[in-house]
This record gives sequence, C-alpha cells and structure tokens, in this order.
Amino acid sequence: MMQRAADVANRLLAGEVAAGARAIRWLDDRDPRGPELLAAVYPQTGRAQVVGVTGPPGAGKSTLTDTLVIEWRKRGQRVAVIAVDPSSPFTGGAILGDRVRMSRHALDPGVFIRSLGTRGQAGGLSRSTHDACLVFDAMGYDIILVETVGVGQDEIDVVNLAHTTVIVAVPGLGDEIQAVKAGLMEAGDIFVVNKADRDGYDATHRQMELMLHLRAQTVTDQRWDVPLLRAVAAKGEGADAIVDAIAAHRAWLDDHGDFISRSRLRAREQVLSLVRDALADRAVSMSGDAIMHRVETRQLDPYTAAEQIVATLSGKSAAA
Ligand SMILES: Nc1nc2c(ncn2[C@@H]2O[C@H](COP(=O)(O)OP(=O)(O)OP(=O)(O)O)[C@@H](O)[C@H]2O)c(=O)[nH]1
Ligand SMILES: [Mg+2]
Repeated sequence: MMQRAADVANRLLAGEVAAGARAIRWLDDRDPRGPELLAAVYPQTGRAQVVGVTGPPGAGKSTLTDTLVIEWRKRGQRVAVIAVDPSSPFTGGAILGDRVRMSRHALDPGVFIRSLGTRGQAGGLSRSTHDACLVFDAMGYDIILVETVGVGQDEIDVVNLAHTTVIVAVPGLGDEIQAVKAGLMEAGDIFVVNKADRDGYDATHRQMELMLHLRAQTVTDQRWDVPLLRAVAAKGEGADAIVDAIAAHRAWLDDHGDFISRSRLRAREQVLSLVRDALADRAVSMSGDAIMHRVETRQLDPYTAAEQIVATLSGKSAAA
C-alpha cells in the first residue's frame, strides 16, 4: 500500500521511530512525499537543541557522543545522533566500532542514530543533514547531536547548523591538525580535551587555555564564558560535566535570544542552499550544456558564461 505523506507526518509528530526512518528515506530518495511531509511538520519544529561535535579524525568524537547519550538518557532526555560522513577515508575503520558502540541503544526509542555520507558533495554538511535535523526536531527529540570530522569545510558548516558547537581536541596532535583554525576557535562554544589519560594532556590543556584566553581578548561582545573540559571518553569520564555545559549553553542562548537567532540563521542557510542547488540544476538543464561546452573549449570565459546563464534564467522566470 502506498503510504501517504500526511499519515507519516502524523505518526512522525507522535514520535514513531519507523515514521522517522521513512521520512528520511523519502528525503534521501528525492521522493516528492519528502518535501510534502516536511511542509506538514515544519511548524512543529524549532524546539530541539542542535549540538555539533567536531574535531580531528580519531579524537574520540563517537566514543564521547556515546557517553553523552548515556548521560542524557539518565536525565530523561531524548537524543538523536547524526554521524556525518563516517565513510571518509580518514574514518573508514571506525564505522564498525561506531555500530558496536551504538548498538546498545538499538532498543531504546529515546535514541535515534543515523549515519549520513557526504559523498559527491563538494564539502559541507549534506542537504540530508538539514533534512534529518528537521525530522528529528518534529519527532520531539530534545537534543540532536551532529558529529562531523573537522578536516575540511564540514566543521565550519556544522557551526551554521548547530546551536551549540563542541570542539574535541586531543593530546599529541600538532597545531596544524588540531581543531584550532581561527574560524573554528571562534565558533566553539565548549572545548573538550579528550584522551586525558594520554601523555601530553597537560601541555595540550595549557595550549587550549592560552588560545581561549587570546580569543576572549579579541572577540568583542563575548558574553558566554567558554568552558574547557577534560574527558576520557573511553572510560565514560567527563560526560556529566559536558552535558551540564551543553545545558548551561542552552539556558544562556534562551536568556539572550540567541537560540532564536541561531535557529533563524540555520533556516536561512537551508533555504539559500536549496535555492543554489535548484538554480544550478535549472541553469545547466536550460542553457548550461552549450555554454559549458564553449567554456571548456575556451571560446568563452567563466564570468561571461555565468552572466549569460543567469540572464537566461531571469529572462525565463520573469516570463513564467
Ligand atoms: N586512550 C583513550 N582512547 C580513546 C579515548 N576516547 C576514545 N578513544 C579511542 O580512540 C579511537 C577513536 O575513537 P572514535 O570515537 O572512533 O573517534 P572519532 O573522533 O569518532 O573518529 P572518526 O569519526 O573516525 O574521526 C578508538 O580506538 C577509541 O577507543 C580516551 O579517552 N582515551
Ligand atoms: Mg566518529
């Protein structure tokens, strides 16, 4: 029997896990019932706290996520986890470990775990991450945790998506791969040095402390006091303090109106990225191939080509 979007939307709003899985599948498959369903549930979204967890490959983000999930469940909170791009070359070996770790939550309806690949997309969190966030939000999860590997554009994008960004660092990595790129340092709301059982913890902690100190001096209007926390995720140490800090950040965002402003930024980003995708698709299908060919054969330069394509598009849409 053909499932109707409206039925699945209602079951989704009631928090039914199977309906959530169905919705995400429709969205991934570009089934027209996906957008139809999102339109129906969208007014009910905007409640969940989206928490981005990012850091270098192998920093223990997934292990930490698992301990955070356990802590949230103890506190009666429902949690959805989105692991972005677990199939990257950096993380290939970790997928099985992630499965084993997460399987303990398999029977708990208060936990929904979803892995998403970003394959094919030139950097950036995939459209499916935004979609999955909306679906989980509509399902009434209190927390949506998005794990991304901080090696490319992803860690900057996670900031656009998240209300609260947690940066995970570890001892013994050089500055160049540590998650200390300027943009990221400024974007982190909570910093965690994981693998505190390893040599070099004190040095890394001091280094991070210094960077946060410098940041506090350079970032004007910084009102949230960014915590630097310690964790040994493999032993479950530190999760309670991190969950406390995430809750404190939520309260702070609510008090300062920043929860709403960050949500608005996220909504805007999603619309803009859908517009970009749709326009690019249409441009290529309308006039792009011929123009593209002229660029490829050096008969036309890229700027003129882009202008011509945009002109064709606006001519067509004005007429429509
Ligand atoms: N010594 C020590 N090892 C840890 C700790 N936390 C995680 N690990 C180990 O570090 C390895 C990587 O952990 P993951 O949780 O998969 O790390 P990740 O950051 O999710 O990795 P990617 O998603 O592949 O980037 C695993 O072997 C963990 O058991 C810790 O606190 N101390
Ligand atoms: Mg991981």
